Amino acid sequence: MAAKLLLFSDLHLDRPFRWASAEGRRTRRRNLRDTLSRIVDLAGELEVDALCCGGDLYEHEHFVPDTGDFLRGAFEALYPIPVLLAPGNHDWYGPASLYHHVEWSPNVVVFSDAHFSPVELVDGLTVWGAGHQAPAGTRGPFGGFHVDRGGANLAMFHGSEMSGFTAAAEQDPTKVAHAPFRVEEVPAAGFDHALLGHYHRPHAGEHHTYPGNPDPLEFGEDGQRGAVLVTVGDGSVSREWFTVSCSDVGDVAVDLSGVSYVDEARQRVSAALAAHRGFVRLTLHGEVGEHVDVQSAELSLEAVAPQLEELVVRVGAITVAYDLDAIAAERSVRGQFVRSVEESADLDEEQRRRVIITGLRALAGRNDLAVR
Ligand SMILES: [Mn+2]
Repeated sequence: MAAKLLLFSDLHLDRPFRWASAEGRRTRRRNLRDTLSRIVDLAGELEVDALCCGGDLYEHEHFVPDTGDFLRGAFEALYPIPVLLAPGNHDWYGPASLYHHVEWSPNVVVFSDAHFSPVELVDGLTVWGAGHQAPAGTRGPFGGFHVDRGGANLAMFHGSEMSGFTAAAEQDPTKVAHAPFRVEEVPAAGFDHALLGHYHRPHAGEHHTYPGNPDPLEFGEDGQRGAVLVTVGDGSVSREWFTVSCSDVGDVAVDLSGVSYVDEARQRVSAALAAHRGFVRLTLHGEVGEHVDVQSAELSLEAVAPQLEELVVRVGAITVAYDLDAIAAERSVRGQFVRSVEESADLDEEQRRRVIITGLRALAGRNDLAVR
């Protein structure tokens, strides 16, 4: 027996992308739909035995009815290839859910029950799926369960593998444990493997697979993620990741050290962004000249990268190259300020430096610089 499944999860159709402009939001949501179309096309090209979604296919709080029609059409196009859907915490199953209302084509199976339900895909391969029925508080699906048949048995659900939870929680502290379980529970219940969703970072464990979100949802995502071709043989499971992303999302850091006026900063940023398209988060750091304003309109999208769709500027560890000896010699308010702080016996050297820089910024009416 050899069977092929294409697994994806955490597409998050209809995510609001509130940080973006109205046009940017539309683009990003369209990209998510285009990514699903790529996944469906890939399933057809690979001639898989089933397309599987491990949850968070869409966001219950934000979906529009058109998304239901889109999904119905996309999955119907795969007929007769089965499409197995396990609702997660964002697309939990309930009377108001899109899963409940759409008139799916007969190849679509929604695992609406909280307990494992079997679907025999091919002779000797059963996929057992379970779904979330609420946005929070879902328990792990194992609870003493054991498969009741031979052949290969796969679990499929949206859940938090707890030995990996610490690392994932550091990555995103809002990821509280939905449907928590331990990886040992997978073989203990008689499963060969678990096909999962929830953690957005891809992971290939011995007994479980997280495919990772297939199209970017946040800036700074790394690692190869996408749709996973899971090949199940006699006693073996192998995986191959396919990139299906449609979005250009970049994360760029620019060191502005040595820049003494804003045009220099603009040119440095513009060069760093020249090869980028789509959506970019720009993080600025380094020691800049006293008058360089890193929140200047000279560093806006129009000025530095008009080819981009969206530029999010983040002020990182920016410091200012003050000539403190020269300022202390000034017959001015700030000269007196620097002299007073330097003479203060109550502060150590590092505290004096921070007080001086903070004070000079305030005296200059600046609020754009982090004092490190
Ligand atoms: Mn998710």
